[in-house]
Amino acid sequence: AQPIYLADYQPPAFLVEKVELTFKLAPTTTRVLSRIRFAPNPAAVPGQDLHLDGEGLRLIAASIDGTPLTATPDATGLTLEAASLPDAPFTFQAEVEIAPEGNTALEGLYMSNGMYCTQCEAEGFRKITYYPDRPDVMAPFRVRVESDLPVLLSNGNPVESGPGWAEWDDPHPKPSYLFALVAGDLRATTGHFTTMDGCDVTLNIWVRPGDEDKTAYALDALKRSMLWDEQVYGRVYDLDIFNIVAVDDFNMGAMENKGLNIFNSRCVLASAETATDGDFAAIERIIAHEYFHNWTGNRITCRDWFQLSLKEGLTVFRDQQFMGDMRSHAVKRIDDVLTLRARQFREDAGPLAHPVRPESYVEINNFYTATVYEKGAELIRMLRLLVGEDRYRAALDLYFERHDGQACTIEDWIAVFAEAAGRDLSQFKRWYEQAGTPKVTLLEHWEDGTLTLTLRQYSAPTPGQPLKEPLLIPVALGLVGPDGAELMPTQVLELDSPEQVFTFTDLPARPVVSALRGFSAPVVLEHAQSSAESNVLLGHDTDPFARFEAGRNLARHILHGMILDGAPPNPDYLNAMRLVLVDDRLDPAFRALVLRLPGEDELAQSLHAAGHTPNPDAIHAARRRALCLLAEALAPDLTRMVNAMATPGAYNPDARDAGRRALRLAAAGLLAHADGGTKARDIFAQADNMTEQFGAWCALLAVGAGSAESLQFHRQWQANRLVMDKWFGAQVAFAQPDLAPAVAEELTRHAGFDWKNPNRFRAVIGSLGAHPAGFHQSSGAGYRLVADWLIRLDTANPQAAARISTVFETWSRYDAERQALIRAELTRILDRPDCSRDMGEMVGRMLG
Ligand code: DPP
Ligand code: ZN
Repeated sequence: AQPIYLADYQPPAFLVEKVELTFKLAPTTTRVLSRIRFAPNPAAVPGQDLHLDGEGLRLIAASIDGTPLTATPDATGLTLEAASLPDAPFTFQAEVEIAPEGNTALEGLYMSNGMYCTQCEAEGFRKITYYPDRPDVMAPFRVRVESDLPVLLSNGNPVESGPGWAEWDDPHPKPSYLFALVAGDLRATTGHFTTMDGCDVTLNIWVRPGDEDKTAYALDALKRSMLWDEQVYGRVYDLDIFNIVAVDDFNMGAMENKGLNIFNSRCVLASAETATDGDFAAIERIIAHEYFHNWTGNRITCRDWFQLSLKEGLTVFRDQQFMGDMRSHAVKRIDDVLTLRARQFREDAGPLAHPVRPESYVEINNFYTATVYEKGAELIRMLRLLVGEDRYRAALDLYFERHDGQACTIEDWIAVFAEAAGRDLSQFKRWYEQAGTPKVTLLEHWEDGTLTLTLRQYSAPTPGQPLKEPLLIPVALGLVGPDGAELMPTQVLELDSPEQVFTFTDLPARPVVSALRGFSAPVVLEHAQSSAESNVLLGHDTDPFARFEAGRNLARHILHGMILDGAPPNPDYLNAMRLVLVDDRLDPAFRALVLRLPGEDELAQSLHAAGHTPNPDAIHAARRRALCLLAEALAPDLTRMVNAMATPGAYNPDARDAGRRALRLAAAGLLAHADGGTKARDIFAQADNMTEQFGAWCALLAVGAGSAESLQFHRQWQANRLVMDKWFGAQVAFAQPDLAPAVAEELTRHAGFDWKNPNRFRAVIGSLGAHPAGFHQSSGAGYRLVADWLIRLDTANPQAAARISTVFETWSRYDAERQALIRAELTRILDRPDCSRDMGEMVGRMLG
C-alpha cells in the first residue's frame, strides 16, 4: 500500500451542498439510496475528475441529474470523469447494497447483538455509500431509516416518523466521518438541559433492555459537561436533542458523531455494584470528551487527517481541565503525567515514534495514538502557560469566531495564538513537527549566594528525523529552602536554545531546586538531586506534582539500585513513605499515588534510557521485593489506614470517597505482601461495590492468592459482560510471570472468550502484552500466543489487531535472544498474503 503525504494535499474538486440518504436495513442486504448535490469547488484547480470513495459496496444503480451512469467502480470507489460532469451544480444518485451482519471490522455499518450501528471515523463512510469521504467536504445531511426495529436514530433533529421508518435532519454541515445511524431494540434514560440561551435540549442515553440501571452517572456527567463548556469556553449546544448509544462491540472508546454519540458500553454503563471508581472517572471523562468535540472537532473540524491533533489534542486538553474542575487538579495532573509517560513516552522512544502532526501514513487508523492525543494535549497546555490564561481564552474565542463551520489546520490554530498573544510562535510549532521526547538536563552551581542553573536540551533521532532543531520549552521552576519554605515562587523559564544559563542571586542559603513544576513540558528531566533534597521537596513543595515527582524519583532510584546490584532500599525512603501515608493533611488520592511504585514497564523504560538492557524477570523480582520490604516496614500504619479509610454509607463515586477507597486499597494491596492477604480478603467479603470487590481480589491475585475469590467472582458476575472482562483481564494481569502465557491461553479456550469482541480480546491478549515479565518470558511463549491471536484477529478486525500489535513496540530495548524471538513473530505476522494494510504498516514500522 502506498503512503499518503501531507505535502500532497489538494483541495477537493467538488463540494457537497446537501446529502439525502435512505437506509432500508436488512442484515445481509441493506440498501442505501443516496442523493448528493455537488458543486464545483471555486478554490480547486478546475477540470479535475470527481473521485467518490467506496469500498465493499455492491452498486445497483447510479445517475447524474437523472442520466444513468456507465462508469464502473474499482476497489477504491467510483471515478466520474471531468469531461462527463456538468460545469454547474449537479445531483448524483446511487443505490448500493451492503451486508452489515458480516462486518466484523466494526467500521462502516455493522451489527452488534441484533442492533445496527455505525463507526465512520476515519474512513468508514466509504463502506456505506459512494462519497468524497474526506473531512474537508462538509454538508448538511437528511436521513431516512427504514426498519422494523423500534428505535431508529441518526444525526441532528428528528423530523418525522411512522411505523417502520424515521427521518432525521442535521442542519449543521459536517464531514462524513461524523455520520451515524443506530437501529435497535433500545431503552432510553431521558433528561433535559436548558442552555444559557434558554433552549431546552432532550438528552437520551440509549441502552439494551436490562441496562437502564447503569445510565444515571453518564447522564449526570453529560449535564455537567454541557454546563462547563458554557461557563468555561462560552460554547453552547446547537440541536434540540443529544443522543448517546451504548454498544458492546466497538473498536474505540466512543465516537462524537453529531448529535448521536456512540459509546463502547464499557465507557458509559456504570453502577456501584458493577463499575469501579476508575470506570466512573473514565466515563465522566469520555462523556465530556465526546461532548466537547461538538465544538472542537465537529463545528470546527480537520482539513485532512494529518491535522487529527487539532481536534483530539485540544479536546483531550479540555477534558483534562474539566476533570480537574470536577475532582482534583493535583491528582488529575499526576494521573495524566503517569499516563503520558506510560504510553506516549514509550511510543516516542521506539520505532513507532511520529510527530503530533504526522507527515505521512498508510492507514490513518494507525494514528489514533498517545502522541496525537496526549502529547497533543500537552502542547496546548504549554501554549496556555506561555501566553497566560487570559490570552489563551482570547485565542480560543478568536478560533471559534474565525473558524466555525470550517475544516482547519495546525497553522490556523497557531495563528490565533500568535495574534492573541502578539508573539511569533514559529519555534513553538516545531513541537507539532518533531517526534521524540526531548531530554532536558539541569546542572546547578552554587557560589556566594548565587545559584547558576545551566539548562540543556537534546532530542534524539527518531524514524525519518535524524536531526532535530531546538524547541521552545517552558520550564516552570521554584526554589525551596532547606527547611522546606518557599524561597522563590514559580517562574517560567523559556528554554529555546541547546543551552542556556539562568542566575538567581542574593539567596540566603543554598536552595533546593524544584524544576518542571506541574510537569510544564513533556520532557525527560535529568537533574541530579540527593535523596535529602528529594525528601525536602516530597515533604514541602508547594507544587503537588513536584512533591509527587520527588517521591517518584526516590522510588525509581531505589528500584534501579535493587535491580542492578541488589542494593537494599534506603531506610530514609521507607520513612518518607510512612510520613506521606499517615499525613492526614494530604488528600488520600494523592497519598495512594505516592505509595504506588513505578510499574515494571516504566522501570524497563528508565533503565533502557540510562543505558542498560532491562531484564523483565529481574525487574519483576526486585519490584516484588521492594513491595514486601515496604509492606513489612509500614505494616501497622497500613492496617490503620485500611480501617481509617473505610467509606461508610451508600456508595458515592465522587472524588472524595474514591480517593479514600484508593488509599484503602493501596494500603491493603501493599499489606498483602506482608499478611498474605488477610485484610484484602476481609474487604472482598464485605464489599458492596465493585471498586472494593475487584480491588481486593486483585490484591490477592498479586500475592498468588485469591482462587476462592476468583470462583466467587465468576459465579456472581458471569451474566455481566463488562464485569466478565475484568474477570478475564485480572487473571492474566496478575498471573505469576512464568505462568502468564499459559493462563492467557487457557482463558482463550474458555467458552466466554468471544474473540471478535474487542473488549474481550483486549482483556486477555492485551493484558498479556501489558504484563512485562509474563509477555517477555524468555521461552517466547508470550510472544507466540499474542502473535497467533493477532494473526487471527487481523483477518476479522484489522484496526483492532493493528492497535494491539503495539505491545511489541518496545522490542529493541531487550536482549538479543528476546529480540530475535520477537522479530521472528513480527515477521510471521507480516509475511502472510492476507496481512491487512493496517497491520502491514504497523509491523513494517516496528521492524524498521
Ligand atoms: N471517538 C474518538 C475520540 O473521541 C475518535 N474521534 O477520540
Ligand atoms: Zn476525541
